[in-house]
Amino acid sequence: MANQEPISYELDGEIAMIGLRRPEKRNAVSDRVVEALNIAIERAQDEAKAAVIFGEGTHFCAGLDLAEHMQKPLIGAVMGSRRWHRIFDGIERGAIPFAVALQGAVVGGGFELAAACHLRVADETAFFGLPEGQRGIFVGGGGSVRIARLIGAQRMGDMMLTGRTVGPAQMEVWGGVNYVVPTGTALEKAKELARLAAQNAPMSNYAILNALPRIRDMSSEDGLFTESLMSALASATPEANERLRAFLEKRTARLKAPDAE
Ligand code: 1HE
Repeated sequence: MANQEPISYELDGEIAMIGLRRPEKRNAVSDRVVEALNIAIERAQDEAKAAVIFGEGTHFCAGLDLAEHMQKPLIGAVMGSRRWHRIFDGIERGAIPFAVALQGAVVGGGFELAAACHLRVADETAFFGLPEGQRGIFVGGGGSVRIARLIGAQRMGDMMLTGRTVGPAQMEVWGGVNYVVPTGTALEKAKELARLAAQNAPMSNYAILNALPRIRDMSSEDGLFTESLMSALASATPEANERLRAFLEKRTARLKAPDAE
């Protein structure tokens, strides 16, 4: 098991399936894992229209590989954190949407990885934790930016100060996950969502992934201006033209009210 690739990759139609494959260590993220993840992410951006990240076994991810981390000199820890930032940024601000399927532990760096994805699905076994305080360290995979913005710095601080774990229902209320599904069905749901997102025009998806979070960080005035430019750019594509025409010619399905939630 130790010598097999720690990340699995499979193209299922237009969807790249990327698995954390180190269940004997609860998918803890070592340097080897993060580099293999990077290769899989880049490959997915080249050949897929959306991707799903999932963890093999009963836990999504136990976070940073603490055994490896212990051996690192100070500069190695800083560079390692910066490397995670670049790789996770490749997910969050790339060209294709990423869904993530969560079960069991979604802890530390595992939660940070999930926070870099765009569609988060948790099953009923999922629990979220940020035990960095207990381990004498701090988040280093972008959590202080992404998780703090998702659930609020105050809730994140509470999790880090107390070491409490949070269940999926509470995390949904807090905005950390978008979907909670029955045990064992998160992967199926994440794939369904990825397939839906893959049907959008690529330029629309690019704008959703890249313009939306940047606009959030701008002043209202700059945000509205950037929105107009992005909107004009997306509208100018032949694909937009065809999709608008298809609607007007009644060749596309109409929106419907949601099923009971
Ligand atoms: C690990 C890791 C790890 C498990 N690094 N080896 N993350 C944490 O502080 C979470 C630490 N892990 C846990 O709390 C538990 O392992 C779990 C709740 C996730 C799962 O419990 P359990 O009982 O199913 O498994 P286990 O027996 O604890 O672990 C199985 C093996 O995985 C064991 O190794 P073994 O050689 O004794 O079999 C564990 O040592 C190993 N293992 N988690 C290394 N994290 C970029 S900064 C981000 C900072 C962080 O992520 S901090 C949070 C770190």
